[in-house]
Amino acid sequence: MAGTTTFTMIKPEAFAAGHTGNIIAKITEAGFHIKAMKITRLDNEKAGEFYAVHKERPFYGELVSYMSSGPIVAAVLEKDNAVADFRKLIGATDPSEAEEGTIRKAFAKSKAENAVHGSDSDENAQIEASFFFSRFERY
Ligand code: FUP
Repeated sequence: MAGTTTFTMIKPEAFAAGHTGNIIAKITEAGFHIKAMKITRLDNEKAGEFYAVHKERPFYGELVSYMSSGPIVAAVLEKDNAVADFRKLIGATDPSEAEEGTIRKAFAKSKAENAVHGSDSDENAQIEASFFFSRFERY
């Protein structure tokens, strides 16, 4: 059975552009409940650790420096079928390929600066949520 938890980040360019409130509205309107949320900032080392699965990819260096370039909003979300439904809501990695109505279509600037993160599996959702939040910070 699909899990009920996913993890998201509002990425530096979307936070800096003031899209946080509108992105959160889209998330809650789609039926997700916010279980944990904070404004924080990744340093280079933490961003590298978070994206370690992409270490061998050509865009890794840029991704790490971008994700540590400014504040982000990290959040744990709950809904039935959370991972798949949230990835549908955010749309394709590249906003030029994202469907109308998705968060990335509305707010992402490019494939690299694509407004939001969404976990790609139930297992990673738990790992990523725990990366940012202790169990005492999840309600
Ligand atoms: P997604 O699951 O849609 O966030 O996309 P991926 O896990 O494939 O990629 C993680 C992040 O790496 C993306 F959000 C943006 C960045 N990326 C690039 O900068 N260039 C690429 O070609 C692919 C991904």
